[in-house]
Amino acid sequence: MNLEQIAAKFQLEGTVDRVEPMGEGFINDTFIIRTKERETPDYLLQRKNKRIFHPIPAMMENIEKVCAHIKKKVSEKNGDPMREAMTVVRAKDGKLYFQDEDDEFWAVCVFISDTVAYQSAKTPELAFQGGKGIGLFQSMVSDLKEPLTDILPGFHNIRYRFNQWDAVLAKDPVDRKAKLSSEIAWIESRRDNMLDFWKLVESGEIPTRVTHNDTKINNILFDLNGEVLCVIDLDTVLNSTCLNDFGDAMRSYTNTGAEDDENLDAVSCDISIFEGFTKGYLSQAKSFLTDKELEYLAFSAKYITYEQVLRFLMDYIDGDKYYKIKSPDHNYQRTVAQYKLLTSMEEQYDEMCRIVRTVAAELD
Ligand code: GN1
Ligand code: MG
Repeated sequence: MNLEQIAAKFQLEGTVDRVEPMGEGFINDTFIIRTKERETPDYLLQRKNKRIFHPIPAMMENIEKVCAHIKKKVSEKNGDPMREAMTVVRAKDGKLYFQDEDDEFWAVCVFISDTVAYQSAKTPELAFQGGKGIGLFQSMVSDLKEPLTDILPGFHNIRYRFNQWDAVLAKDPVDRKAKLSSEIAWIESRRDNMLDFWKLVESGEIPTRVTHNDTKINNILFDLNGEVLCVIDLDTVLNSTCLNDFGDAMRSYTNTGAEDDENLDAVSCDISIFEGFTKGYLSQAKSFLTDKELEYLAFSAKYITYEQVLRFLMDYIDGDKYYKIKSPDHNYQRTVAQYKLLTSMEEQYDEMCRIVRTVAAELD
């Protein structure tokens, strides 16, 4: 079945002109469906990665619940629910996905035009907007009553990641472990510190809420005036600590280099971006965060960056099974670049904590 035939399985308005590859996701394959008529929208078509998300039908139910809930909130505030929320387009049989003859799962949503997605935050103002967007997203879904299915058990749970890590290291399937003793020590030397944080989540001292869990800057659409419009890529919505959203955003926003930068001198944590994002985020989230969550906000940046170092290195040792790679050592390159970012965060950690305290106090 070709892409045009797959697109034709969905309830699209207008006539399909062409279907083209789009985006840089590491997990799903994404295409844009261009329609011929000016008045009909274009659409995003995705082949969802069933190795990672399962079951996909439950994931699509999660996404639909969150989208419907956000649309309601946007409408109540007289916003535009077609632009400020994602719209899932059903297949012609009414399902939220189409399953092809190879058992691949496809899903479609409306493409929101006249928007910008950034790969990095160059200014504190843009970071402020991003922070506001994530804070607003969390506050809008905070009263979602319908349960979400956990289609990614243990996603940002470091105890679960250590179990995977220990198993992969024990197996060492492509004999890479021997050459990686210093990199493995990066992980091991911080294991207890990270587990101590996670214990607070396990005990409920840090609560879990509906969260996004993949808050990279390119998962937010900005309008042409630089204001946040819509949070996208909802595959990972689940119940987790909202610190994970803050931390994952900081991992991408503050990085002065690329996630996989070959030039390590280019990689560092820009504290002014951290401050901008924190101000935007707390302008929305301060009212619902507990003192414990505030206390660990800065730590979450280190936590998620550490987790990402672990996940990239683990995938490298495992023979590159999870992330799409562009070169044989791509996961290694990602590991080293993210580790550089982690150490930069560690050097500036006291300042990060001070910023959180100051910004929170100003909002009291
Ligand atoms: C993946 O799908 P994408 O590229 O937005 C990954 C994130 C990682 C990220 C690394 C489901 O996100 O957790 O942080 O790559 N998503 C999943 O850039 O594993
Ligand atoms: Mg994405």
